[in-house]
Amino acid sequence: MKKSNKFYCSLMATVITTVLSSGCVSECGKKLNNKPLGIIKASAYGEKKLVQQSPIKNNWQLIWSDEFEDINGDGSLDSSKWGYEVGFIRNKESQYYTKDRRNNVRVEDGKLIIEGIKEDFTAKNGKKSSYTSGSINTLGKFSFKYGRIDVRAKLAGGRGCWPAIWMMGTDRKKYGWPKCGEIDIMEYVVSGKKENPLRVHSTVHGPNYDWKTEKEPRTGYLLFDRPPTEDYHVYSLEWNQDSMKFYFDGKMFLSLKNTQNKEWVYSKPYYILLNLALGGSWGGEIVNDDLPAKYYVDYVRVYEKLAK
Ligand SMILES: [Ca+2]
Repeated sequence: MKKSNKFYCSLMATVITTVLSSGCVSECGKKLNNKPLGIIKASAYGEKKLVQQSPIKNNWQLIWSDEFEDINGDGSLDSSKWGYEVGFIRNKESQYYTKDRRNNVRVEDGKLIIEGIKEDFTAKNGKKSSYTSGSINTLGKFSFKYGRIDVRAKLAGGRGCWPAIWMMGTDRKKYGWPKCGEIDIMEYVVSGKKENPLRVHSTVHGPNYDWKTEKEPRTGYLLFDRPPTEDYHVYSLEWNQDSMKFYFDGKMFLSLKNTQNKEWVYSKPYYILLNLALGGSWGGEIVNDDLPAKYYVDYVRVYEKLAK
């Protein structure tokens, strides 16, 4: 969740371009003007792979999911699955993350909605903020090591918005960041420095792969022909002891191979986070006219691979 300009210069210097087909699996949802979102370019560090169809149909068993049905009848989250981050958390972001406040986090029409709002807010502890939003996670409720996670989401596209689907090692409190490890399945930044609203990113961070040392950056992005905010898309990670593979609508665009060294911190349980940040070190300048902004998630599904 942290980036630097140097990082992007380095990224662009080593860019590998792959032209992808613009086909769309059924999960894409409705197509605008009968034209699916087109992928102009896929760029990835690490091991380069051509896009291929997802093997989701075969040998995978669902072990955890939230379809965001309103099981409580009041728009609240399923508290057996999700908890909240509260307050100002990281990256000098502008939003105060509220807890169990429907304005910012609610379940509606089978979707999770995280809403970033410009407002004068005073928390119960007296802290004041000009912006509120939501960040939820499964820490202490669900984690997994290896498998596949699919998240179907429609991204918030306001300038300054920074929606994300990501995971951190459950030992974060013990070891801190980046030793705990971080897997960013999807990050989307509209107005950050050198950012492009036509890109989504996938990145891993760890002791050897963090944005500060950049010893071995591990990241990739997709460049689209229009912003990926108009419709739902499926962002996926397929993860085993050998590799992590990142997919967009069932098409792989980034594959990272286990380096087998002690800095590979992706062989332990991780928990899931969904949030909508506003501003901060990467989110960039917030344009108030673009708020409120809504980040929709249709489902989160986690699978484990069955033995053949
Ligand atoms: Ca749903």
